[in-house]
Amino acid sequence: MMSCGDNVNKKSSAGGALNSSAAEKVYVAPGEQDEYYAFISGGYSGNLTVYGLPSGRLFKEIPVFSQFPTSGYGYSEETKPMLNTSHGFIPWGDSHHPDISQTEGVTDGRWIFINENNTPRIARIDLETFETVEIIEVPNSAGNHSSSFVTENTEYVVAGTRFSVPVPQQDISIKEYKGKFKGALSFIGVEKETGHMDIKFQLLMPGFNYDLSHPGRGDSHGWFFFTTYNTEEASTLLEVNASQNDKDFIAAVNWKKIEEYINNGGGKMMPSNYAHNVYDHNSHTATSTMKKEVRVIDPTEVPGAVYLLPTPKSPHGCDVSPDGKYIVGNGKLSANLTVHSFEKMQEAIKNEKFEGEAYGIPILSFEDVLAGQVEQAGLGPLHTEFDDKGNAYTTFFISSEVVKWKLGTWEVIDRKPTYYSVGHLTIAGGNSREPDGKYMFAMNKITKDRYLPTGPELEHSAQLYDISGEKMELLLDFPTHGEPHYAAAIKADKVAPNSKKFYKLSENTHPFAAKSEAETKVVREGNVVHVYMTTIRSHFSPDNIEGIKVGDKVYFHITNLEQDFDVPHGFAIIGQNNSELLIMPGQTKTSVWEPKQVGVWPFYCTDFCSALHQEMQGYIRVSPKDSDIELEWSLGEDVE
Ligand code: RUQ
Ligand code: CUA
Repeated sequence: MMSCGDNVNKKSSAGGALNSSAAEKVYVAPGEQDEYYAFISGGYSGNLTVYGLPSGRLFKEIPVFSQFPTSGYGYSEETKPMLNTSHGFIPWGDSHHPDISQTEGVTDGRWIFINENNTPRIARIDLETFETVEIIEVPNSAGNHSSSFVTENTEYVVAGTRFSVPVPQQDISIKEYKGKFKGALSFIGVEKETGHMDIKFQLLMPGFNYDLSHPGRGDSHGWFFFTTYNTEEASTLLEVNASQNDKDFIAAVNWKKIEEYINNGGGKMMPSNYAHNVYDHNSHTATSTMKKEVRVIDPTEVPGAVYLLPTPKSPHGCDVSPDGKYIVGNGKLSANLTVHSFEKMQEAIKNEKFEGEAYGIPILSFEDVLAGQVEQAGLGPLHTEFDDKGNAYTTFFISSEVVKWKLGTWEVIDRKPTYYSVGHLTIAGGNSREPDGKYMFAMNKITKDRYLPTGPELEHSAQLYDISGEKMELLLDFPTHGEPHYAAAIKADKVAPNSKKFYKLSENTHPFAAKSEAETKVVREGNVVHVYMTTIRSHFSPDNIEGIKVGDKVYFHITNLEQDFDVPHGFAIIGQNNSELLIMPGQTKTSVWEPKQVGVWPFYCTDFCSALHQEMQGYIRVSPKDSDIELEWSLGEDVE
């Protein structure tokens, strides 16, 4: 077993694993492309990073829940609404578990969803543009952690609360936790064609902590499974008080039953307040709408909708096998891994064999639903993924290893150390009927001596293993940004052919777009000035502006007239107290500038776009507040 900083073991094992064939397996020659995309969550960066596998090369950071000065996301006028919530503008998020949309149980490469843990939200990223196009806030939720996993046909993206809270929020004593606090499990409908999200219902569960979840598939399609801990319902010193019960639960939710109930008029609308933010690719602009109610369901009013499966002990990961037959609960404090059987669960439900109930929800008996246990597999299990050959792979945080075991026989086949303290792991198509058993990568919490030191702060480290054979083979270390929790991976050929190259100018409906240099202008409305500006290699139009005054609020609406792949232009002006803009071909973006000092101030393009990029600049004259200098603008002539 490995522990952090166990150098002796590390050297020998790395030496043994990394023979020359390992290097060949991850080598993607210059100019060649990777076989897989990996979308790795950024954790406290709030974003999502895109890597290639097997090379481990970083392609892009997609801003999702955090402002991103590299592109102006969350700074530009068009994208600020994306970060609007019921708590106001939130510039940061904690992103955890990306999951790719599916059709018939197989990843289809259309969208990727990711949850924000802190101020509960779910985002949808369009995989044609690799841009965040929608964010919905999740009300009645706190620590949105058992999220964001999709059902077989992306009927729903599901979000479960980690912390239970008073529902609706109210001013009561924390001591009233037991009974008064609720755990909301939210089923967010996804519109088939557009992907638009809308909360269909929230199931108001007992005040446990809901840690992770996964959908049923195949026979168990129509069900969703959530691990719980703190079934003790403690509100203080959880490290002790939430570790009392020998078993917590996996909650099994029959969402099809709940759909029927709703279709017959069930559930009630609860007043609520949550943001729904949508980005439009033609206007290149996001709008934020506040929603005022949400449908809530009391689980005790829908017979047959929810059952509790006893699961040792403070389980974290909740993973469903590709055939949908097994539900794996990774009990963090348990010696064994617990695997429940969907079939046995159905049988026990049919026979109405219950061991008791919690707040009116029937509890099945552990023995009745148990499929098997992987005994003494390791210490501190967190997450499990599956390959295409009937094997499962579980990460163990404390013993710092990945353990491969067989579904059905529950025997351990192989174990490999991770460097160090692994959290999640990913196999392409992990949450689907058809995982791809070529590579697995582990996302480690502690990096220590794996890379050159960079001061006290180190990037986390991912490790790529070849899992095509009986034994796992370590191939590669690569650094990851932020703190990756889950990652989703997909064959590149499901995504790359659809990737957009540029936005068509003819489809640009931005109200302040200038679609040619002839349309550029500067318009004053009181102390607000709108600059309709364009960029093309290698100038701005206009590039000389006079008649701006101290105290003005100047909106630079910049349209990039280029119609070719990979020719962005940037825009920055001295004293711009937000960020630059990076504008893609055919796109319009807006930055606000409020000049505070009289003078002649330059602006320039921030992206090295052509041989004459350094010539891509302009000047703005700012006069005193009471000046009567007239507004003038020009390109290629001297302002009179
Ligand atoms: S959780 S390991 Cu969101 Cu396991 Cu991170
Ligand atoms: Cu445009 Cu540099």
